[in-house]
Amino acid sequence: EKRAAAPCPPAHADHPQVQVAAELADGLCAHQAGISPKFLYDSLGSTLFEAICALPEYYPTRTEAGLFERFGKEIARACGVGTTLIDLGAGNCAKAASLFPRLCPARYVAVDISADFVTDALARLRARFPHIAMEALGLDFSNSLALPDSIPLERRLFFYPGSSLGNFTPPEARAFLRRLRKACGPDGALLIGMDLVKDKAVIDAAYDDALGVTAAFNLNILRHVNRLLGADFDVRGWRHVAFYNEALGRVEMHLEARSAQRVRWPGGGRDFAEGERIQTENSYKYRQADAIALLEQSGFEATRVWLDARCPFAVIHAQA
Ligand code: AVI
Repeated sequence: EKRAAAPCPPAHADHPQVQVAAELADGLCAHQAGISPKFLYDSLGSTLFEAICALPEYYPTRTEAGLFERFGKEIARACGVGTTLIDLGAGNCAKAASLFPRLCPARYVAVDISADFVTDALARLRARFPHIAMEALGLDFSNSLALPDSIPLERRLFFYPGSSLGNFTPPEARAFLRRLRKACGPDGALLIGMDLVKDKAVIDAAYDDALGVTAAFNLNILRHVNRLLGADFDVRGWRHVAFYNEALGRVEMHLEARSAQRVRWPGGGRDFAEGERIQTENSYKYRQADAIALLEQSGFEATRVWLDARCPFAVIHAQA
């Protein structure tokens, strides 16, 4: 059942902006309305995510950083020095930069959908590590991993920290990992951070923090959609809802209409009833064995696992 007030525009043109608009309109018109989490990351969204990572409730960044710190030497031994480090969803590049002193990559490629944000971050990083060749790449890597020919195929180390894989459903994650394995080339590898199942109260607080930073991050997607689609979402008409769905093993993030909302965009629109939700993100939490199985079903061989047992989180090195 669709609830669009007018028909959705057909995806007729292959221009990227038209494709983005069609993808957004399709999601908004679906029976269970949704917006892909990749649209959380305009420049302001990336800044808000940076703030989330500094929150006391948001344990993944802190826990993963602790593992990098504690096991940095072993991680560097497993990965080898002098690699081409390709950072997927690099954001402010802080996670990769924390590994530079031990990992000593020959080259660093920072990939992010938010091109301006990552370009600025890289400019600051160049000054700190002038001996590492660096480039920023504005790319929606969830769609395509086609990297420019200038990036050598040999000794690629893909870096996918922060449990970002959890923002894909398991079938999407497998498909993405398979593409990633192909992009690894003949001797490539993956260094990945994956969040593990833990107490529901801890997870709930991480995605609904006391300061409301995650709420702002979630609501900001509507401003981004207004710009991309020419829509007229009233941000004040929506509230942030996030909870750990234990049965499905994932955090769900939604925006819930505070009252009836009418939303219009060129060629379409939809009326939302009070309490109706738009899903904006899933964040899967894995059992350790399932995390490894996901990698192996996608053709990777998990060679090392570093674990935080107190706040369960895994950093895994996997050979392509
Ligand atoms: C980027 N990603 C791994 C974050 C997560 O935890 O799923 C995004 C996020 N959403 C809400 N808070 C943080």
